Parts: sequence; C-alpha cells; structure tokens
Amino acid sequence: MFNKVLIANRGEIAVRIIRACRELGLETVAVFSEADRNALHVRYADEAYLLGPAPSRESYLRADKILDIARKSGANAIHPGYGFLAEREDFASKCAELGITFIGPKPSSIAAMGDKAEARATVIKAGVPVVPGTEDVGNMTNDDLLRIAPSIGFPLLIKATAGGGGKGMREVRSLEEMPTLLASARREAESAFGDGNVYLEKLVEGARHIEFQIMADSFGNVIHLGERECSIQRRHQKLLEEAPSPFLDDELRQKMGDVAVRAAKSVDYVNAGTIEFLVDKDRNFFFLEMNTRLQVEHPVTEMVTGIDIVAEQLRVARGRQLSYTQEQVQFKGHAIECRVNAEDPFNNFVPSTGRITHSLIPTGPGVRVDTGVYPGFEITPFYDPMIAKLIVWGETRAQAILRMRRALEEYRIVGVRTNIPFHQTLMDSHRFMGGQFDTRFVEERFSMDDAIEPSEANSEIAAILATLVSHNETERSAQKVRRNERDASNWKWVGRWERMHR
Ligand code: MV4
Repeated sequence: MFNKVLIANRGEIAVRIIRACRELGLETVAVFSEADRNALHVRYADEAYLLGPAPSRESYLRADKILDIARKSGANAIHPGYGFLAEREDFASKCAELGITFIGPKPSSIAAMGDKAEARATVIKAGVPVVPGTEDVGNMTNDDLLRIAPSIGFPLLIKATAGGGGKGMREVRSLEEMPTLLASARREAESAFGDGNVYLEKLVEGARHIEFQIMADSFGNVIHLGERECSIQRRHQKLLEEAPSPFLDDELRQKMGDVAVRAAKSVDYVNAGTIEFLVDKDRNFFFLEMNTRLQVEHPVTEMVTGIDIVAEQLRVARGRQLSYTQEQVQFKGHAIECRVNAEDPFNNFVPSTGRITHSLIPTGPGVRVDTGVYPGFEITPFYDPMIAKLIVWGETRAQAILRMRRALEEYRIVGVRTNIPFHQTLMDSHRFMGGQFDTRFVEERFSMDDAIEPSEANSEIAAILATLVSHNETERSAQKVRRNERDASNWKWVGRWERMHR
C-alpha cells in the first residue's frame, strides 16, 4: 500500500490533491516546469522536482521523467489530476509495470473509453442509450460512411474516434457536402490526435450537457454522486457548472444515474469518472462519452454531497471499499462553480498574461476558492488560462446565485484581465436565472454589450484599493467596483422563483 504520492500536474488541481494527501497523512511529491518554480503546488508539497522547460511537452507531458522522479523520490503512487497524462493508457500501464499505483482507472478502461466509437459499441451492449449513429469500430472508409449516412439521417455529426473537445467534429446537412466535410474532419483529427478515424451520429439540436459523477472501488461497487449541469460553455470550454441540474427531476435523475452506473460497469471501472450525456428538449438522454479522470468541476458535487472525491480516490486506490453505498449518498442544497480564467471577456476572450500584483479572494459562508495562484505569481501563456475556481453553496439555486454574485463582487484580481465580468453578467441574465439554456446559450444568446468594461482608471483604483485592504485599512469610500444593478429586487425575484418551483 502506498504512502507517498507524486502529483503529476500543476495549478489548482495539484494543490487540491496535495491537500487531500495531507489530510490523510500521505507524503507528497510535486513536479514543476521552469515557469512554475514559484507555484503554489511546489510550496505545499513535501518535496518538489524540476521537470524541464515551460512547454508542456518538455515538462508535464514527460512521462519518462515523471516516472524517474517517482523512483528517485520513493513515491509509490501517482495522481495524474486532469489533462496532461491523466487519460493516457500507456502511462497508466507503465506505472503498473513499475509497481507504482496509478490513482485512476485500469489501463483497459481508459483505452475502451478513449476510443469514442469503441465506447459507443461497449455501452450499447450494456443497454445504454446512445444517439443513433454508426456502431462499427475500427477504420471505416468514406464509402462505408457515405453509405450508412442516409439511414442515420441529416443533419448529422462527423466525430473523431480519438475525439473530445469538439476537435474533428463537423455538422453535415446533406449527403452532397459530406465528402468535403469528411476530408476536413479527418485532417483536423489527424493533426490533433495523430488519428484520422471518424464515426457518425445524428445531430441532437438544442441539447443540454449533463454529466454524472461516478465512484467505483476494486470490489465491483459502483455508485453515482448525482449530476452536474455543464451547458454553460464557449467553444467547448466549460465556463460554469452547477449541481443539481435545474433541468432534471428526481425520476429522470434516478434513471440517468442507473444508466451512468451501468456504463461505468461495462468497462470494469474503478476510481472516479464521469459519464457525459446529451439531454434533448423532450428529456431524452443519450450517452456521449466517459471521462476517465477527476474533473475540473468535481467541487460542485463535493458541495452538494459532502463527499471528498479526491480522498475517496486515494481510499479506493489503496484497496479499500467505497465509504458510501448509493443509498447513503444524500444531496443537499445547490452548488455553482465559475471558472475564473485569465482572459479578456471584452476582447473575444483572448488570453491575458502577466504578473498578478494584488488579489482579494472572496470568503465567508458557503464560498470555496480553489486556486494555484497568489499575488506575485506570473501567468504565462504556456498552460490553460484557468487560474481559479469560485465555488458557492446555497440552500436553493436562487440563494446560490445571490451568493455567487456577492462573491464575484468581492473578488479582485489585479495584473491580468479575467472573465469575472462575464460571470457577473451571466448571474444577471434572466435566462440563466430561470434555468433556460442549452449548450448554444453563450455563443448565440448571450452578450457582454451591457456589461461595464473596467477602465484603466478603475483598475488603478482597484490596485490601490487592494493594497489598502491588504494593509488593513478599510477605506471603503474609494471603492469604484461594479455592483449589480438588480440588488434591490433580488429578494423579490428569489421569492417569486421559489414559489414558481415549489
Ligand atoms: C453532439 C452534439 C449534438 N449531437 N453529438 C461536443 C464535444 C463532444 N464531446 C461532443 N459534442 C457534442 N456532441 C450529437 N450527436 C453536440 C455537441 C456539442 C456539445 C456537447 C457538450 C457540451 C457542449 C457542446 C457544444 C457544442 C456541441
């Protein structure tokens, strides 16, 4: 059984994992790139080792170096976090060969779910509903696909079997345009994944993206921890997640949860994973794919279940049984997570880099912030722009929204632009409040035009303010930050909304 965990990741998730290890009395080993010498995960770990230059392929993707550091440091387990090496079957196998516990599923489960066409075929056999589409696995030729397409019907989607993130995905409206789109989808998939294989699915229009958290131990116990609503996204990047989904009732939740467990069991799943579904307007749901890792948005599930998912991952990786049966999982209240990205929502969300000079982190009742950055840390262009996750909990969805507004108002980050104004605008949107949105919402129905862009003068004032507050001088009259316009009517709105949903 392991007692020393190497965290093969960076940023907030590395910090999150170190915290869980600490609480369980496990020793921690951090790895870092040249850009991350002063990162929080390096400071919090018991030991830290340099991987190499900033670019991921020279640092966090260097499986060989990471395994070498594990051996040298005596780490007998590796937690991969998300991204980087988390869903690489070969890495998980290599860990096993070297007698290192990979804190995640078996290599065979990663492989089975990694190929999206194979995943479809596997879950279909287990009686899991999928979107109508191709059911073969392995290489399908354009001739095969053109022949099958009319029986699936248009519009349809070409998807990459190595898939994920919308890369290599094409909407097809007619048979005539299909050859061209097949070629470009294959080209894009080839360059993104080194694999140009594609499959077909009927296009489900106006769907929501709802996913179920799975936890499984090595004794065959598989449970779900409820769902997360993930439809608020832009260009396949999630921006906000919440639990529970405002769209599900108990009956549908139970049905989808049972199906999610069945899908996980079909690949002998162990550890934490996520089953993604599309849910259409008529509440039909379809398996989309399984993510065989811990996810960015796991905290919203932790907030509504009280379960520490990372601690549970460590527990089952040490060969113990799950701490909960399905019946023991209780849901309470509502949680929302806003991903705080270093990007400019007023300028097409372009990444923003630079040193964070000041910051004020929201706290108080029901507020959690998971971050890997702090004042003095430099945001570089080498990694994901997400610098923090702001998570709130409330008794009801309406209270969670009010709490999120309050927390977003408190949040000050100076030195880089962030998407906090986007989240503030979202919290004021009636469609969001009413839970009336699908995956097209941000791109097609949402506008930042009415939001107040922070001016240079304002950010200077904010900088001065941050300094003042950090020196314990609470001169609040100088405050020139944006407040929500609808403050006065918030409570009226909450009352109305909750009466409507009783
Ligand atoms: C779909 C779909 C509609 N119909 N499949 C996008 C990424 C990939 N993981 C699956 N995706 C989709 N698959 C069918 N048959 C719509 C999407 C989709 C989407 C899915 C989840 C979250 C956001 C999305 C945004 C655009 C399209």
